[in-house]
Amino acid sequence: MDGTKKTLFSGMQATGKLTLGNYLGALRNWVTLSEEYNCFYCVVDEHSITVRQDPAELRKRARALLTLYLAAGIDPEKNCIYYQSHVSAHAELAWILNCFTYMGELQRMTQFKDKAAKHADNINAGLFTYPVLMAADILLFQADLVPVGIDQMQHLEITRDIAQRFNGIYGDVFTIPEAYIGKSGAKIMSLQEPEKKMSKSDENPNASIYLLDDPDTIMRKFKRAVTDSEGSICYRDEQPGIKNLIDIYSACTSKAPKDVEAEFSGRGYGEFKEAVGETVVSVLKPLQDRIEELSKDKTYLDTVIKNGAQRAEYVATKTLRKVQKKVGFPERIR
Ligand code: ATP
Ligand code: LTN
Repeated sequence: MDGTKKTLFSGMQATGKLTLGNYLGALRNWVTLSEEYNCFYCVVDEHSITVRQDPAELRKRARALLTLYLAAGIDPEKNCIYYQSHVSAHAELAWILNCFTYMGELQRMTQFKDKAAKHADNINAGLFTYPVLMAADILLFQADLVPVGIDQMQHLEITRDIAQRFNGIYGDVFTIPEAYIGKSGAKIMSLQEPEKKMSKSDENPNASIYLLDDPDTIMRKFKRAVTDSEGSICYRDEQPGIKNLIDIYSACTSKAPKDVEAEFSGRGYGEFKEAVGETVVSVLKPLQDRIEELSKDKTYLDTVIKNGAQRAEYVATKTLRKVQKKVGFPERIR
């Protein structure tokens, strides 16, 4: 890795099928940023088990997610791609940071409140301390920048608070990270209820475009996308369905929403939906081809997994040892 570059950390959970929202709102930015920063892109499988998972399914999804990072264009030679569970320092630092985090702070987290309401039969302690593990992820790598969606801002703020609290007691141990929120594609909405964000945990499959959807499915979902009875292609809040389609088209073509309005002015919704569908197909096709190609190359994937774990472990352990010393754990005898 290049020593002159700043450090970036981010992660995604291996739960559910990834959507166009995850790609346009997160993964695509990761690829761009990977040219500029030393990046650690983690598959956060430890976070995934805060909600009950089928073991075989989780393993499969974790590998598919790691493959997707590569297929999207992140170079594993210049950056580090790995599984959280392969680096034990995550859980070890999380334990220590648990002792520097207040119950009251965690009780305020909206993601905890939402997930607790959704999984009322399994409100486990891991779900409650989820943000502390996330803080450990970021602080272990002394990350300067953390690209996340707006929904994760609260977790980033608690990470900064924990880091500042720790530094206040023990000196400058942790770098205080900044959030990075991408501009285009920041919030892709549901195709069926355009007031809600497109989400991989949505029960209606027509609401989301999945990254592995075939062209016919994509075209069909866009044809069925909920719009309005205005009949004009205008970028405004009063027409959330059309606004979302313009956002998607704009994120896929890098054209400004105003130019998209002009391009389709006077044309019908049917024609516009078809154009959006075709653009999305053309963006996803190369990604899908690359996923298929990579999935066949077990040896290559295994090498990336092994090297990624080693590299991440080296950097993470350095921070962990420093923290252990600061809090007063006895020195190791060699
Ligand atoms: P879930 O629906 O299960 O909560 P999710 O689809 O929101 O999951 P996450 O794993 O929480 O996905 O998020 C992965 C990344 O993708 C995050 O950085 C998040 O902000 C981003 N992201 C998720 N959904 C969208 C969306 N609809 N538009 C833009 N970015 C999104
Ligand atoms: N909570 C995040 C996933 C996540 C993460 C991280 C993101 C876990 N650890 C560290 C950035 C940095 C989510 O649900 N999107």
